[in-house]
Amino acid sequence: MIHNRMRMALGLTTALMSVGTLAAAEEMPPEQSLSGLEYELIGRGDIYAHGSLGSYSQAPMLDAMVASGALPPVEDRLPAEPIVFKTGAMVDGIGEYGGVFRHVIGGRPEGWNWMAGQHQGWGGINMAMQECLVRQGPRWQVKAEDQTGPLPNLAQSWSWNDTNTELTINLMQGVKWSDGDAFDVEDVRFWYEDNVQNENIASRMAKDSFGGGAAMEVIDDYTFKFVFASPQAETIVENLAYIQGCPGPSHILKASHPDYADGATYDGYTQALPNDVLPPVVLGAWVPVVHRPDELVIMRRNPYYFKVDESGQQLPYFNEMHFRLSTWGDRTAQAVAGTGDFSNMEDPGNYVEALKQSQDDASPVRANFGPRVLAWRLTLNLDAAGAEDEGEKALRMLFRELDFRKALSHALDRDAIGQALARGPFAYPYVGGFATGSPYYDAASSVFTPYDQAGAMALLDGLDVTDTDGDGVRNLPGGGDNVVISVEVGDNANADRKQLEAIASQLEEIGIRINIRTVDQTTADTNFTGGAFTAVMGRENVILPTRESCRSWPAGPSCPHFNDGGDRLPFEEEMAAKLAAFQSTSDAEEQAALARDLQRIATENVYTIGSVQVPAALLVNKRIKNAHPGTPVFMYEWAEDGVIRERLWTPAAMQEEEVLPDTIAEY
Ligand code: BQZ
Ligand code: CA
Repeated sequence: MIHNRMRMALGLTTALMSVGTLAAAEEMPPEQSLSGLEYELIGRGDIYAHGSLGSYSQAPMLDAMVASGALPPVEDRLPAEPIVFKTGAMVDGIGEYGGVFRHVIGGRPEGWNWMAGQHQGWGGINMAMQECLVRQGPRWQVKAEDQTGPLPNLAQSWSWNDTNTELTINLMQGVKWSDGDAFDVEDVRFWYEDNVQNENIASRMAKDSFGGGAAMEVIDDYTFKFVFASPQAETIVENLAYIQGCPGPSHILKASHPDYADGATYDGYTQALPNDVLPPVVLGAWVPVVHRPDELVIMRRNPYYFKVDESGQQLPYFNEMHFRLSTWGDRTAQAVAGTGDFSNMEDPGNYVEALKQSQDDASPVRANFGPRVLAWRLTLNLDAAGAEDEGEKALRMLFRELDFRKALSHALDRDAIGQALARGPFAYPYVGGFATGSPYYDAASSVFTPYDQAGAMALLDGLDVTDTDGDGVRNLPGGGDNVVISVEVGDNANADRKQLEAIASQLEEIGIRINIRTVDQTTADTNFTGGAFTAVMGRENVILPTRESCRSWPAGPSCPHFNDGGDRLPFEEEMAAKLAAFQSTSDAEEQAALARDLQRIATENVYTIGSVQVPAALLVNKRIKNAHPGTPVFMYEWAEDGVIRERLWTPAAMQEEEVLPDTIAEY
């Protein structure tokens, strides 16, 4: 039972939400929002802007290194026009240097070569190291009339030709890598031409997915342009934000890249920066200097970081950042206990307890729920032609039948799944497409497949998927093998597994068997993005059609990952056209209409089998200054980007002891 005090905290005013299990045929049930986030919206230039200030200063710990000549003076380490963070958008104002920011994460650094698709453990460590051409996270606070596109970052400005077929981008001038090497257009060219457009490299932006495969032309050291075959719009620039548009150090990576190093292999390239060789060269605010496997990553400030506050102090304020290598559930537990500084609450199983504790005045954190942005789905591989054997091919041929996907969706009792996840008002049905927290979500365009076992079984009978050998499991048409679907699920998130267990028992009731295959999360991610799976159960953030598009949409020839052979179903062609149209318009009304079409096509075709979706709450330790209380766990990007960690700080008296004081990465 939710205590009254908690009820207020959740913004609950009516009885717990109950979803009619026999809701009207295809309409979504009423949704109860738990979002209590309050925040004023500001202009896009009010958060930060590029510009040069009269003078600059640095963290005192660097003074001795400059005095000894080990480091150039701060003026020589900053670009001509650094990014200047505006004091007006800092809820606690200009910060003080020093101390440690303590993250806890459930992932593990796979390797430092993010250009080849390696991650560094998620949970904010990727974003602490990587800087991207443009930035999306802070847009949560930008007022609607200023939502004209992504915020600038390494790309300082950009412009279109009059037919919108050429996008000219001006890079920041004078940014340096953490080893002092110049960041310039060659890093961007190497990223786009030798990684994204090289189909042998699993970069985070899929080949030919950027505007249908734009060509890149270098103009000078800091200027280049993309040339498109058809007119585009500002929206497409969003693809150049994290995780897709983040250049790597070409001066380091070329030595391992097959196009530049004799005898180099693609596998060797992917493994070129192993997680036990430190420090990697980065553009981010902090540099990994220690990695104790399964225990801890320690990062130290990057003395070349290209951002300052309005008093000219080079950012970040924190000298050190920790990533304790634990579990996602422990991240919330440690935030609530005060031993960790940050958590996205995302396992509804611990929501009530965490909320109860965080309501206490003495609690080290406060919790504010946002909209429902965490959605789980069962994704079936529709690439039958790509199946490695006849059995798998027969299964995927069945997955390509709409009635089969509809049968699975009608077999799900999403109320029961939601309650199995967490008692209380958190869960709401998810039928694929955009989560309800997306600005592009439209309930009326979402075709609901309500719980209906009889209907599910009738659909299977209609497909001649019946139990021909009487062992309780339906067989493939024509008396084929039993329908046994092996579903991969990552091992580090309770919510994924709990739902799959509930789904497996519900599908068993209509005669479809699920074989749960638990794999480590990195393997699950790699198999998914490589299209190497039969079915996957996992969480997806389908909020913007321009973010990690290949995970959910036919955004390019080898997209989506769950139909990457290009053998598209008719509705997918229609979806691809809508998606291209969405990216090539800046007209908000037109975009909303296209998003509604995408939502209708995705849900009426049961593109993926949605399970449930829940809101999330951001927990930040109260000692951390400048963490805006309205920051959502996810909107344009995860909170690790949206909370803008480079401007967070802690007063000297409350700073945690640095483990490696007065040090920086040494190359
Ligand atoms: C947030 C996020 C920051 C990836 C990851 C992880 C990977 C997926 C997803 C989330 C983690 C946290 O999510 O769960 O709260 O901190 O890192 O990157 O689930 O396995 O592949 O898409 O973002
Ligand atoms: Ca059978």
